[in-house]
Amino acid sequence: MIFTAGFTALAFAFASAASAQMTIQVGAEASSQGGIFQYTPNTISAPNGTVVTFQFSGAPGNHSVTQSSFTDPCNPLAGGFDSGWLFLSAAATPVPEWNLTITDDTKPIWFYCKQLSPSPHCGAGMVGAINAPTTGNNTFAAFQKAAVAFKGASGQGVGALVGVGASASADIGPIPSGATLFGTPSTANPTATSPSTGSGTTSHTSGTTTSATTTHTSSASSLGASFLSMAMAAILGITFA
Ligand SMILES: [Cu+2]
Repeated sequence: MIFTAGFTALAFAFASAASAQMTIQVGAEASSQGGIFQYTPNTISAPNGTVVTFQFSGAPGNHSVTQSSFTDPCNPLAGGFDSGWLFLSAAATPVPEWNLTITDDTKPIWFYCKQLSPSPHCGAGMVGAINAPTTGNNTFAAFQKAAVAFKGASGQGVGALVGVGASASADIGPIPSGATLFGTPSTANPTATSPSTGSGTTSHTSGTTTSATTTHTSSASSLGASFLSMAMAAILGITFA
């Protein structure tokens, strides 16, 4: 927690010193233009040192930010970065964030969402790019077109915090009530941070003023159990966007 706060302060310092901070929203609402399965914006230009803050605000949702390549948009890049999955049962505050610092702006950085449920998000066009060429063959538009054309399940491999051309120094955080983080690089195990042991369940009953908590604490045990099964189902890829 102290580390997360420190990192946030560091990101803030960067933002104050120069315009070296950019924000990308991960996922959206069903009613949003473009639907649930998108990063907003989905392509940015970011010089070295820029902290790209991915805000997991799309709710309900279950998304990742996973590095891939232009030629294989829906599979993890060897040595690539990965945020792990962040599951949101409903809109929650504070919004979970993942800070990625650009370390090599000479090459494009491509990424996708590896969630498969209810259908592969990558194939729905949930991909993004940093420093993609704006002309020629390897544009973001061409990358997204290739993702939509991708057949089969997108790659589920867990990457690392440090990727190719960009790196993070911490997992997604904070994890508010109603949210569950799992399959992170630090756990390297898609089920290591399950709701039964993870912060999702702990903060779930901690009693803040978010709407998600209000709903769930009204009948703690039964709703808690249903949340648990929903979250577990999400982990198994059975349900949820
Ligand atoms: Cu997604």
